Amino acid sequence: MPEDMNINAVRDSFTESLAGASTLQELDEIRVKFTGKKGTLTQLLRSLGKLPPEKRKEIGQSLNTLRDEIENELDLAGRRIRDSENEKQEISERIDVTLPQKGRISGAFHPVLQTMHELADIMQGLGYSVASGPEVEEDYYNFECLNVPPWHPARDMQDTFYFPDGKLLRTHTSPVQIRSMLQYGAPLRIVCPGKVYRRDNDTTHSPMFTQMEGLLVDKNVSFSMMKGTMSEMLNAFFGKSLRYRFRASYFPFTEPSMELDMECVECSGHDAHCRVCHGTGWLEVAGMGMVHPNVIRAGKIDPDEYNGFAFGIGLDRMAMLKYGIGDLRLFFDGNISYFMSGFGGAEKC
Ligand code: 2U9
Repeated sequence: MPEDMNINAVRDSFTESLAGASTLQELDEIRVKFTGKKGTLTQLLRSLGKLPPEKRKEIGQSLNTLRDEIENELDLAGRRIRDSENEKQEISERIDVTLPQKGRISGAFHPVLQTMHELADIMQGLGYSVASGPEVEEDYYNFECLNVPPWHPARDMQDTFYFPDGKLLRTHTSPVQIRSMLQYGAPLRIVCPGKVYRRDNDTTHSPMFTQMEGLLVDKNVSFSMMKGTMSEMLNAFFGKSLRYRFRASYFPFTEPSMELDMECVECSGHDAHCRVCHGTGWLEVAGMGMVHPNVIRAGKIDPDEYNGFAFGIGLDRMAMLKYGIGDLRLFFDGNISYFMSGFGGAEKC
């Protein structure tokens, strides 16, 4: 039957065209060619009227079936092409969020914070943990537990910032050590870096400054352990072996107490006009001592069984010495150009 042959030829031609199509535009062209107004299939449907009535129904049904098939196949092929195009686009636009950023990295740690991290890292290497606590403290933890007598000038309104409710801004990080003794007991090895506040404001003092205190409590702790720990910490921080001297001093919370002088990192004592040590060859860097039994007791640890040493070190001063910064005020004002151009000596300030 010629009509049947025609239908089969149209189907074969459609299948062949579809196999060669890879874009939505090509699919559209195929749609026009077969089912468009002047399409092959449309023409065949139009010519149905010329067929003898007994053939019209059968051929008509075959043509309709073929049209449904063609539309179906075109839809499926369209969906396949769209899916693969979407996938290609997705792959080409995919962002790898793990790639390092392009361009210049801006921002840096403040030199004092850098100093804090370095010293805390060194002490962690010696087995110490880092502890922190509130900056708004109670008189009890800031003074009373630390054996600071009621008449001590530090307790004066002239020296400490008090709140109307009797609380205060901590004047040292020592209350963190008291709280840690109460929380963890003995043995204990901690460093407590943080901001502290005193009523001081001149060229070499700021009302807010940063310090790191350390506390070791154990059995049979000796004075030489403390001296060794301090020199290890400072040698590691300055990256060289320095000379130290210990001078007798007084703090209410330690007995005996010492102050630590370190060989001048700028001139090693060889420059009579050194801008850092002023020709003395020595720099005062820390205070320390064996923890007073009253303070051990305030931490609910038995001073007959345990003893310990503690130290305090000013981090602003450490940062100035390590990075050659000559003016404390540069740490707090907004001029960052000095730091961005590389730290310099006092003459640059
Ligand atoms: C507890 C017991 C003892 C901490 C200590 C110092 C000596 C000291 C200053 C150094 C420079 C403060 O930042 S600075 O001005 N600190 O001289 N600090 S002993 O003694 C403690 C602390 C806590 C429970």
